[in-house]
Amino acid sequence: MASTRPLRPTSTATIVGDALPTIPWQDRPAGSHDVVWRYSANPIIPRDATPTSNSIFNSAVVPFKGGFAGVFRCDDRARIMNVHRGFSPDAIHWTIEADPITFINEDPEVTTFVHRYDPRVTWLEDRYYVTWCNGYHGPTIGVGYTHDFETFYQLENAFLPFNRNGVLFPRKIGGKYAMLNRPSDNGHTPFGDIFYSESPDMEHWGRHRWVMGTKTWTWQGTKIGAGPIPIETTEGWLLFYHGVLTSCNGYVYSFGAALLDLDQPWKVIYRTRPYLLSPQTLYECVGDVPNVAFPCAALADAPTGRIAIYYGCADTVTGLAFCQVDEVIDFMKANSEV
Ligand code: BMA
Repeated sequence: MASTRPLRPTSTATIVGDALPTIPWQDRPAGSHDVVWRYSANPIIPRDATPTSNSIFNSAVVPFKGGFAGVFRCDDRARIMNVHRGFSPDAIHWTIEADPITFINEDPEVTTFVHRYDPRVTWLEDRYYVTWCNGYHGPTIGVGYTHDFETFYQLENAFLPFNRNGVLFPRKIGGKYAMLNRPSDNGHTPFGDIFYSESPDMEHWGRHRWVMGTKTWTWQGTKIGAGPIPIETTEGWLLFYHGVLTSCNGYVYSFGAALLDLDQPWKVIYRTRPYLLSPQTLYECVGDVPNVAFPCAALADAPTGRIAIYYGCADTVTGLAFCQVDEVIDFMKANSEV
């Protein structure tokens, strides 16, 4: 579908990356002023897309072999949280494997399964890296990789427990692998700031830097966490991230965006004061955990600036939303509170 909205008049693309002409897309609905708008046929993945799934949400997708592949969080009907691979020709209609991914490591301690959830996936150098929240005496960041979405290898956990929302940058920064992460507790964590850590080898992580924290009495007042793999732009790393408000009725998960310095990503250039998307539709407000919009992946098309965001809805189903990179950056500039 052709976009009716003109791009900001620039001679070069804002997104530093590849063309993805097959990116899913739908124009902003007539009359909407939203910077991020929902796909009209949401949710794109129902809770029962595999024979034993209770819910499928907080999942990650990437372009793969002319189509798309993904790693999906599937909670089964025993309510075990695990990750499954899936494939799609159009990034909207997905076939998700019934069995979870098996990870390989010669040390069984590394692959000990407690639970795996909230995956992120990025192409980095020569392979697809997967990070997830890995149960190992509490939640921490699991790291693995695959070349082909057939065989998956698991590496050492990046951190000691407790940590969640480990999100790799899609290239080395200053010669090091780089990861955003969010130190947490063993439960539902009523606090949480985003940190930056780097590694020479994808195993030893250090030089931790604080990136940003909460904003009291706002949509991001209780805790925040990195969402999709950051998108490189000419103005900085575009990071979508979730923020949590504690209401009388419990947590409310919305998401906004920040622009991080390209060379020192712990330096925040802009950050949305209002949210970009909050749980407002039935499938975001009603489910196993009500009022949750939790982004874990984004596809981007550099020539057009189109971005498609994948987000978990009410810890039950998966939704898709769209935005234009230049509009997000303009909105951040006009509505920023770092
Ligand atoms: C967070 C994570 C997410 C979940 C969210 C809302 O702590 O566990 O997986 O979507 O809570 O329940």
